[in-house]
Amino acid sequence: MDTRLYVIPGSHPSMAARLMLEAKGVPYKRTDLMPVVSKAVLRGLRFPRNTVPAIKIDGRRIQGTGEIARELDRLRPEPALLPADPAQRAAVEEAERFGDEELQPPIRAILWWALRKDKEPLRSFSEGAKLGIPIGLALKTAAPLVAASAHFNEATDENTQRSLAAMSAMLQRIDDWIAAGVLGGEQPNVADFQIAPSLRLAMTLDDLRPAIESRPAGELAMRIVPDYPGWVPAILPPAWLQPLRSGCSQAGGRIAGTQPG
Ligand SMILES: N[C@@H](CCC(=O)N[C@@H](CS)C(=O)NCC(=O)O)C(=O)O
Repeated sequence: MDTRLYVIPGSHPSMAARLMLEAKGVPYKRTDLMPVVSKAVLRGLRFPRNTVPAIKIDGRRIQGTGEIARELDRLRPEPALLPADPAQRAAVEEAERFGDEELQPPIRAILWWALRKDKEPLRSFSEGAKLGIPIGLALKTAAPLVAASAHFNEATDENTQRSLAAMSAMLQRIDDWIAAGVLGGEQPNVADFQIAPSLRLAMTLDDLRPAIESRPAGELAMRIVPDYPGWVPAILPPAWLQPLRSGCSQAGGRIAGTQPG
């Protein structure tokens, strides 16, 4: 299989695709792209959409973590990313959908809000990446890319605050799935690979890590993704972190032990 994976350094779904390829034992080459520039590159390569992860396998173009997972299961059935049992599969696919649609975006918003305030941590996310230009130069010219990424990812004050307020309920939902055996099995499934990189990306922020690392969700993230490049020193306004630290939901009520809708 001639396989090339296109990623953005630090991107959580890109990490999910890397982990799934590795779990399947599929050798691949990786191309690291700069955010925003990636959109034009992917279009130039005739991918149907403009986001990473994107993969070329034997000349075919597949994009998005969900499609990549299903293509890998088709090409190499073992170890299976999706359970064969219909009820188990439905539960895993619901957790996968949550990871893809509900968990990924707020973590992006929080990260880009922080990077817009201070671009220096970008250096740490590029560890091990080959961007085609020296990282020092990339950082010097990063301001427009960071501004555009903050814009695309709705990293406004309001949305970032809303994202932080939603985190506690999302972490509880993940803990509940672990307790129910949907996540965290001996052999990681597609939802483990979808959710753990988002948690690990969140844990690169000193502001968020303490609220995640000691709970089952944090332990799962560390097991599935022991190494994740990037480090963002504390930068978020403490008042915005209050709901996360006290375990309160968006509306401000206690959510511990409840299943959010
Ligand atoms: N939900 C999609 C997310 C794809 C996505 O939005 N990827 C981001 C990176 S995390 C991207 O390519 N953004 C374009 C950019 O940053 O310029 C998936 O899981 O594949």
